[in-house]
Amino acid sequence: MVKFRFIIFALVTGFLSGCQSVSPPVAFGPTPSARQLEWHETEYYAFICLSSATYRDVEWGYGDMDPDEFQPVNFNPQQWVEVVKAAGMKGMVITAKHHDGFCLWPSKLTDYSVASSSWRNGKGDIVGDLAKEAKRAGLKFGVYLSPWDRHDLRYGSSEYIDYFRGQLTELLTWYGPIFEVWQDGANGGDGYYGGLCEQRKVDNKTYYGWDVTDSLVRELQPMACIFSDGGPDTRWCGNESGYVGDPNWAIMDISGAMPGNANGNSLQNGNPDGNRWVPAEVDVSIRPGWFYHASEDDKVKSLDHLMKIYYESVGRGANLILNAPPTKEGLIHPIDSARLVEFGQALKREFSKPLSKSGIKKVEATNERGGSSKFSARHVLDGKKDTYWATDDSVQQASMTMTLKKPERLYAIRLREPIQLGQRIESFKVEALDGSDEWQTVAEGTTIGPRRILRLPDREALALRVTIGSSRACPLLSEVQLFLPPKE
Ligand code: FUL
Repeated sequence: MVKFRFIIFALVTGFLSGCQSVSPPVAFGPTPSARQLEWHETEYYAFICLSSATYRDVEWGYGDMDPDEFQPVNFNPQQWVEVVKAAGMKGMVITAKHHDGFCLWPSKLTDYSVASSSWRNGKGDIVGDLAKEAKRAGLKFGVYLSPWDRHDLRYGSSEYIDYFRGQLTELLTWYGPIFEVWQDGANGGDGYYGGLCEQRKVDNKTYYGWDVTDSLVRELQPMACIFSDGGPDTRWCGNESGYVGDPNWAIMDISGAMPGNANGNSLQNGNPDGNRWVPAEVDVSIRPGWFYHASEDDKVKSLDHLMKIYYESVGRGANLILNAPPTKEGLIHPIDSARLVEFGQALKREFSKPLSKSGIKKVEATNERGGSSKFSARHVLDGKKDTYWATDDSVQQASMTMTLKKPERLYAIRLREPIQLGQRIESFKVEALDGSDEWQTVAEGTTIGPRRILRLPDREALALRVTIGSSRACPLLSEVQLFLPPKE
């Protein structure tokens, strides 16, 4: 009888403890907003730089081009969109107005725009046509509006700020959903300024009144991310060469930061002690310059260079905005478009052989939060961003091991943290086990964040171990995806 009672007791308590819910980890540090989470998904998109600089063969238009010089006679937004799609990109951002002040849309607030060109009898609208075509093709659409304006006489006065906000209002209300608003930090000085041709300096800390402008963006396009050196939604990566730092924290201290001024934060690395989620965007051109110059036709970046850029931007958890500047005629040059199509194919091929869940025999971890299956390491295989492996709060170093069904050749690995709960991991390593008993380190890194993609040395492995060396709070991983070598 005693034995029987004990069995009942054991069954009931065992059952109850199995049902006991283990509390999920609480969010750590700053976390992304809904608009930022959506932006992270956009991952890789095009920059389209077109302005008077294209027609004057310079990098910064002075602001004195006669609007009639603007003749993109073969402008075909469909061609741009097709190239962008074939490159595997998910969106595009156009220089609606660059530093030269010339507007690619028929702004009602200035005559310095496409409406004053004889191109299409003043009825042309690059921004509008592109927005429509992007929407049709399922691409996100964003706008770059240069705060610095080398054409306008009002630049430097408070009237100019009203003008700038008025232009932003047109762009954010005329052309449908906008996913990103690009605020450039450049404030060069000299310009045409209504014919005065002089130097103008503004104090960019006080002149633009960014708080008011940012509230306007929020009001008109609540899902648009604002990009600048100071966020508030996404930050410049600190260089125009195509990489973000390692570590790359999607966090910075935005107090006092603004376009042109990161206020002491490292743009390349972010700032883990910061107060806001502000992930990095890597902006780089497929050519040396941002605008089309025939002299650079033989300097279009190689496929290998673009792949390196991809691994050092997207692969380090940043977004990548890759510039493809149209020619004077309004087309993406055949050398650039061929390279972009090739790059799109190379990216598809690169990740064409993910090791499926069925190729994995077992997954074990040194610690699983509360011993609960809800936080077991198996969740790194389920392809979901809201399920994850978690450890107990007291554990900041841990390993998870995947044993494969048969030895597989390694190629690449992608890891993700569930960033809705903040960014935590500071260092990790990946080891592989082949026939022998010795684990070999095949990759190492610092931060992971929304994604970390690393190439692995070409060798066979029967098991793979991911060790979190240090983490600012209990580590969480929502994905460990292994890729096998693509077909030759
Ligand atoms: C820079 C600008 O000065 C370049 O002309 C270009 O627009 C690039 C994207 O940002 O700061």
